[in-house]
Amino acid sequence: MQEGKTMKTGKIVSFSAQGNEVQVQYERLAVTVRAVTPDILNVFVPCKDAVRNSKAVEGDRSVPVSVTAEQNGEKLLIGTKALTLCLGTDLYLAAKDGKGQELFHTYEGERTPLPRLSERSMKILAAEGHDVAKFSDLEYPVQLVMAMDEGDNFYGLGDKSGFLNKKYYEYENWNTDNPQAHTEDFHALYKSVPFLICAKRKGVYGLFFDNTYRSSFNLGKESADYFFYAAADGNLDLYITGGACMPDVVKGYTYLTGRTPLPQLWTLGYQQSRWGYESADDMREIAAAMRKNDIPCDAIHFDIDYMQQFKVFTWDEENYGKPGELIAELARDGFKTVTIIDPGTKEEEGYFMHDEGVEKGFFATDTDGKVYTNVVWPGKSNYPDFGRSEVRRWWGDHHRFLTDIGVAGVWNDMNEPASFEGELPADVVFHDEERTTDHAEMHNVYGHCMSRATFEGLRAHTDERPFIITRACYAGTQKYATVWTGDNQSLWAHLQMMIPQLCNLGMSGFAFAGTDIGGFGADTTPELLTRWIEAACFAPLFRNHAAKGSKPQEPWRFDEQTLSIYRDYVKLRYRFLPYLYDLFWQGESTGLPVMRPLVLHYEDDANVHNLNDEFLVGTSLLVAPVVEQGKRCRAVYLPEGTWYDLWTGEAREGRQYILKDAPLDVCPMFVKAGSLIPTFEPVSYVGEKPYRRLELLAAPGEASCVHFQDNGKDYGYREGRYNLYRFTRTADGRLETVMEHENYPRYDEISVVEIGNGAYAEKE
Ligand code: MIG
Repeated sequence: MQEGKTMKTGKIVSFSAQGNEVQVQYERLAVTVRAVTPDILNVFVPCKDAVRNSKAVEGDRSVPVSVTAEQNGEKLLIGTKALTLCLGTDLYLAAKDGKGQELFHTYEGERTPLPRLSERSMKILAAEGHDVAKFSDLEYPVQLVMAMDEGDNFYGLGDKSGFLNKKYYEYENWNTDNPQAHTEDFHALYKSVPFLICAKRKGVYGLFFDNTYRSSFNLGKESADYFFYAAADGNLDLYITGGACMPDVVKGYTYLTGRTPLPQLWTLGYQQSRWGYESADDMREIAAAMRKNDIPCDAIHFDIDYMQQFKVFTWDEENYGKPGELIAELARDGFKTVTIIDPGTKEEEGYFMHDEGVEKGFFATDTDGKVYTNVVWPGKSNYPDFGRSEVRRWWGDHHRFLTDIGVAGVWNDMNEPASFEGELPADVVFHDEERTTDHAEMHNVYGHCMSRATFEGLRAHTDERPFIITRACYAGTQKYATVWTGDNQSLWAHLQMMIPQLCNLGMSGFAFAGTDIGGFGADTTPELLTRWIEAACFAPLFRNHAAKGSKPQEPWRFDEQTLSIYRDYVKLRYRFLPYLYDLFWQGESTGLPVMRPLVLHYEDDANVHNLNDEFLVGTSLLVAPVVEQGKRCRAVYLPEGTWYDLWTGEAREGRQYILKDAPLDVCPMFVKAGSLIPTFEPVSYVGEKPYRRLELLAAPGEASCVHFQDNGKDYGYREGRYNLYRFTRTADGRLETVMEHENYPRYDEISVVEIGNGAYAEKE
């Protein structure tokens, strides 16, 4: 197919409709348009072959939909009641929503590529050490170029660096472990989620390009007239998700690719980590200091040093004692243990993982069939072929070693996959189940398949809901794992970036995500750590982690003030645990994230389209952290409605900027009028004592909320073992409680506390 604009498919020759599907015969190929739901249309163009092997969409998600198809000259109109697609020559595509508003149409001009470097300039630049190997999408055979309107804004894309609104930037989908400081000109990070939300002046839609090969989004960087998607290989397998508002688009996308399941309650607690705890004594010291300093904490993470020579599913007894003993000791103090597992398996004869993997043919090979070798932490290592279910089962089964010794969660790292001796060649042989394929196709789903193996292993060996954190992933991995954003640094720019990064991950299905609090690389300062714990107080994954060689950043490594503010915010987090847990529970059926950009709920308000330093937690709480060094006051934009200052109880009218004093111990937070937020008394760790009292934080106005209560651990709730309370607060301040479902011991006491009564008073 040709370079330049959208693919040259020729004219439409004929079409036939059956059920949800319309087959459209073009001169050069056949295109299938299928309604998954009335709000989701799939356009499948078999550029490579007719095989559809989605990793993101499992099973057939379609429901019966009445689809109409009607020819109009050279065009074909295919529609449901909510979305109409118009197809024309050379894959002209246009869509309208249920109100008849145009959502998009393909760009009909030629692309106007930016000037490219001459050979001579490249040499000069390379000589000075510049990276001139810029990826080139011009030759990418799979392309879709859309006309761009001035009013278009872009969100989603999973985990990219930079700002909330992706307009005018370009990105690449190729899972990448780059140790440099992630800045807004980075094209790729560890995750590939080719899902774009386009918010128009009127209307909003999502485009999900389900293709695992290297691909790119150019969102108006090349030209303000158009934006485009291009893939190096594979098919154009495009899902258009429509709806009346942005939450509908997120709901549709997560309906398709799956939703973040309800996690165990303790996983929402505080977690402490460092690549640099090198012995059982280090672990004990951390655990003891947590309790001594009265910092609530639920988990300690074991980085690669706990293994013998970085060999997965082994334990270094010399430095960490008998496997199980230390874990049990920590557990007696209320700490869960989370261990890291990397995919790279040490190439060493006599090591069971190596011998089994080789014997069963479970490692990726080069094209001659020889096991492929690269280098990661254990030295020479091999890569399990996770695209095959037997390999995933084998890997998952080995997790029994971890669950038997009491490990409560698994942290998957280096699964881009990372390699120290250059990237794996494109032709390294991998499988997609029985089908033989290559690294080029499986690279972006390597972390996805590994997370799935881990999930299924833990699911088989334990009764609890699996807790897995992964660095690399693809669209849909949210069904299996939590994510963190990899190696950030102790930089103010990275604290700032945390907000848009987690918000866009949330809008891309990843409700459970976090950054390394305090920053992984580089050295944190007391002020940076303080502002980070404040800003991350409601980040879904709440973990402080740092790199070997960096300044220790547990909260007690600094002064009294840092420790005390840190403690206050960790305790605030523990207070709000039931609110967060409710949001996760709701998210299981809506796909909506916990941490949300304001644009998700106020898309018509232009003031929030580029708002990078505020976010919502659910719909009731607005957080506007200070993310600049030295700042003690900040402008806060409040959207429509009345908002109550969490600390002072003062009412502020929305649709305006206000100034809020923010001394070092204050993270500005506002509660929307007519909110009821469930809270608990803080504890040292989840499970320290049963939660018998629920306190509802109320902001004036009639309010109602639904609150979910279960054992916080297993799948009993899916069999009905839970309570669902509907709380309503009447205009005269009475609380009415209706049990919408009751099959779990109720709280002993439920009370209401009015905002501004001093419960959350400022310290100073
Ligand atoms: O770069 O296992 O992102 O969290 O501590 C070294 C050691 C490999 C990268 C992870 C980081 C982890 C570290 N790993």
